[in-house]
Order: sequence, then C-alpha cells, then structure tokens
Amino acid sequence: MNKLLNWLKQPAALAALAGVAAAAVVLSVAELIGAFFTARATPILALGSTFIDFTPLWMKNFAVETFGTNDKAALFVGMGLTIFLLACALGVVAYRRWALGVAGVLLMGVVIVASVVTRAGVQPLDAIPTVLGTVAGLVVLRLLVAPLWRLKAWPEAPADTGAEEPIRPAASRRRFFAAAGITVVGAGIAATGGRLLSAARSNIIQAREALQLPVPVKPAAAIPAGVQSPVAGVTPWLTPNGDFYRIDTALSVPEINADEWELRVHGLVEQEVRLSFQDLLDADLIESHVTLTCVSNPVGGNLAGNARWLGLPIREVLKRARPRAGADMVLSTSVDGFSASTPLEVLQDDRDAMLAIGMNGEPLPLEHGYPVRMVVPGLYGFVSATKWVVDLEVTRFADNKAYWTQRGWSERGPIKTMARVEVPRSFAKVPAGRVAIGGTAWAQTRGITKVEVQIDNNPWAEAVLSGEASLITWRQWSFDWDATPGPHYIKVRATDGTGEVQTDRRADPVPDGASGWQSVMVTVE
Ligand SMILES: Nc1nc2c(c(=O)[nH]1)N[C@H]1C(S)=C(S)[C@@H](COP(=O)(O)O)O[C@H]1N2
Ligand SMILES: [Mo]
Repeated sequence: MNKLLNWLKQPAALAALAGVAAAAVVLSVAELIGAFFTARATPILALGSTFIDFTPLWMKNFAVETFGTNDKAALFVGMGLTIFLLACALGVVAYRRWALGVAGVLLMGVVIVASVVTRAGVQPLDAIPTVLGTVAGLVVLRLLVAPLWRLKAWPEAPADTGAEEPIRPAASRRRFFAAAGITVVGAGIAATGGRLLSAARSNIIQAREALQLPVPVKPAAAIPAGVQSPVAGVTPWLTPNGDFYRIDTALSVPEINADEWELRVHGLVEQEVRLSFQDLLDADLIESHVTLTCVSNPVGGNLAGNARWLGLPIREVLKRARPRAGADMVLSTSVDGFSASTPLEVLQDDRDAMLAIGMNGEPLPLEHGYPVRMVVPGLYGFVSATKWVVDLEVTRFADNKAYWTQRGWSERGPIKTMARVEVPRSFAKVPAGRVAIGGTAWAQTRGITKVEVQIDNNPWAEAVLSGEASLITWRQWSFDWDATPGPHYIKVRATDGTGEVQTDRRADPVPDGASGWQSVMVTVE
C-alpha cells in the first residue's frame, strides 16, 4: 500500500493522471459541442459504433453470449478501459517528450474524427466538436504536465532536514491533484450534459423517422410530362429535400416533440382553436406542389425551391375559429419567436395555403420546420412560410408587426415575376456554334406565359417554355443560340399570366424583393 502511494507520488504517475484528465476533456468537450451537431455522431457513440463495425464476428458472438443484453454496456466498459490505458500512456509520453505527446493526442483526435465522419448521414462539419475537444484536451494536458517538469527539477528533500523549502514538492502535488480532480469532474458534468442533450434530440429524430404520413384526401395533381427543361444542368424541377434552400434566424434548429406540439389560433376570432399534431394527422389533408421563394433572393439567385407539400388548408382552421370583422392579417409565430404577417384573405382563398407536415413524401425535415410549418403559395417566405409554427393570431396590419417588418422590411410580400439563366453559368467559356441556354422562371399564382432571351443588343427572342404544372410552381425554359466567337451578354425576362412583362427596374431585396433583368456574360471560343 505504502509502495503504491509512493509510486503515485512519482511525476510519471502524475503525468499518467494528467493524460486521463486530458482525454476526459477531449471526449467531454466534443460530446457537449457535438450535441448541437448530428446526434448520431458524437465521439462516444461514433467510436462505439466504429468499434462494433470492426469487431470480428466471433468476438461479437462472444460478447452477446457472455454479456447478453448487456453487450452494449460491456462494449462501453471495454472502450473506457482502452481509452483510460491509452490516456495514461499518452500522459507519460507527453511528460517525457512533449512533442511526442502532442503527436499522440493529435493521432487520437484524427482517429475520433475518422470514426465520426464515416458514420452514415454525417457531414464533414460534424468533425468540428472533436477538433475543438482535441484542442481543449491539449491545452489541459499542457497546463497539467508543465508543473510536473518543475517538480522533477526540484529534488525531493526529506521533510525534517530543514532544507530549503522542503514542502514545495508536496504542495505542488496537492495543487496538481486538485487541478486534475476539478478537470475530471468538470469533464464528467459536460459529458453528461452533452449525452442528455443528444438523447433528447435523437428521440425526436427517431419519432420523425417512424412517422407514417397519412394519405391525402386530395392528392397533388400529376406532374405533366415535359416540366423539366431539356437543357442539361438546369435545376431539377422538383427540389430534393436535401438540396432545398434553407433560410431562418434559428441558430440551432428547434427540436419539437410532435406529441407535445400544439397550435393556438386566437385573437380576433369568435372561437379560439387549439390543434394537436394528432388532430392534423386525422384531418382531411391535401397535397400540392408549391415553389417557395425567399425575398432575399438576388436577381439570378437560387433562394427558391419547389416541393410537394402535404398539409391541412389553413382555411379550414380559420373556418372553425371564425375571424371577426375588421381582421385583415394573421400573425404566425414559431417556437423560436420568428413571426410572419400574412393577409387574412390569402389564407382563406382557394390557393390552398396550408399547415404542412410533409415535404416530398417525407415528414418535414427538422430544418424545414418539423413538425409543422406554413406554406403559402405566392408570398415570399418572410411573410408566410413560418417553420416550427405554434401560434396563429388573427389580427390587423395596423395593430401588429412581424419579425422582419420590425426590421425595415415590408409588411406584405407578393412574389415578383423573375426569370433566371442557369446554363451557361456566368463567366462560362463555351464553344462556338449551337449553345443551349436554359433556366427557370416564376410568378407564383399568376404563372409564366412567356420567357424571352436577348443576346447582346439583338431583338428579344422567345424561349421555348417547358410544361406548366400549375400557376403556383416555377416554370422552366430553353433557348437555342447560334453562338459566334467573342464575349456576349445573355439577358432574360419573363411575362406573367396577367400579361405583365418582368420589370427591368433594378431593386435590392430590401424591402420587398429584388427586381431587374439578369444578365450573364459568357465567352464564346
Ligand atoms: N421559424 C422561422 N420560420 C421561417 C423563417 C425563420 O427565420 N424562422 N424564415 C422564413 C423565410 S425568410 C423563408 S424564405 C422560408 C424558408 O423556408 P426553408 O428554409 O424551408 O426554405 O422560411 C420562412 N420561415
Ligand atoms: Mo426569406
């Protein structure tokens, strides 16, 4: 016992402890920060899963036979022991040769990063927590090991000889134990917090994945043939969920338990209405293709996307609430405080504004508003498309201002007619001869009836329109150009269903959407 205690006083033993403390910091910092990233990719889970992937079958069978349903617990104990021993060794190495220790810690970081980013559904950015954790671990290791070097330089003096400052080594050891202890306890708290956070998240992710969307009573109209522009490289007519633009003020994506979600409809209504997620699932849902557009989209920009949305017409909810005379606006608010002001009549007319729960046949992705968002054809998102919506207040424009309206943007936001060139790209070099030009145009609720292209200062020429699915979706186009060598400008403009030609008046996105004609410079070789 005494021998063990004496051994523990050796700087090398303390260095091993420093290694353990540093490893605890690496993992716990990564775990805590990782809770805000992909839930399945925090280091401990990722390491465990990678470990399982690499275990030979006989060992797996052995583990299941020996530990039964406790095989996962056994895995984590085994992993913990391995990490503990590695950390001890790294601490000692760092104490003996700092540079070698740093290399060891970095190697450990690389191994964790590799196991994190090779998990399914994980993005390169998910490496950030581990990188930050590794840096924190290195700092802690340095802070703990450096005093040990001084301890080594201070020969152990017998306590009773009256030699100079005999208490120094004992005091610094005490300080070391205190520092290492605090580090380990802090790391434990951080790791537990991180685990709890990501467990809550992964429950929501699992509930979303398990959700069976109801069959709509009114399915989306079939997509007519030929909606896709024949020009290679033009945006897909239907935007896959993973490619759909995302715009919101949410620093971290709100995580809402659908079972606890509730929508309150109140304000200038005869009857306050409360709606649960189950009420939505049980209601007569409809499905339709709608192109969403962001008011911040610059001329030629790509902040627009087209998806098939499943939801309940907001009209039906308002029918039950019975808005009072004088009301002209619905202020929708999300769980994180964003709000949008939508004209009441737009939510009541036959454009089928909806409380959407499905996007392209899937429950809404978390970042697109799970479990419920608004989708309003014809209006920019900032005045209509509230994600994670939890509150509808029937009110008046004169009485209430929405989030962006308070910040200098318009209180209303009908989508402006817009055409964009997607192929060829700006500043592209193309070979002379026949060049295919193609792109997309939109004027939701009015529809696109004509797209024209102008090369340099030649007369405007009509493009070929692709099929039209509806007035609330975008429409693609193509144009054959006989290109001659030299620099050229391609301009495009659309005409909407009311006969109005897209304005050439340049406007910034603020306050109610950009306008003007896009002009693309290309070099023909
Ligand atoms: N809760 C919430 N909903 C929101 C926003 C937001 O910041 N917070 N932004 C709006 C804006 S400006 C747009 S353009 C659309 C974008 O929807 P998307 O991210 O699904 O493409 O969401 C709208 N709904
Ligand atoms: Mo937006």
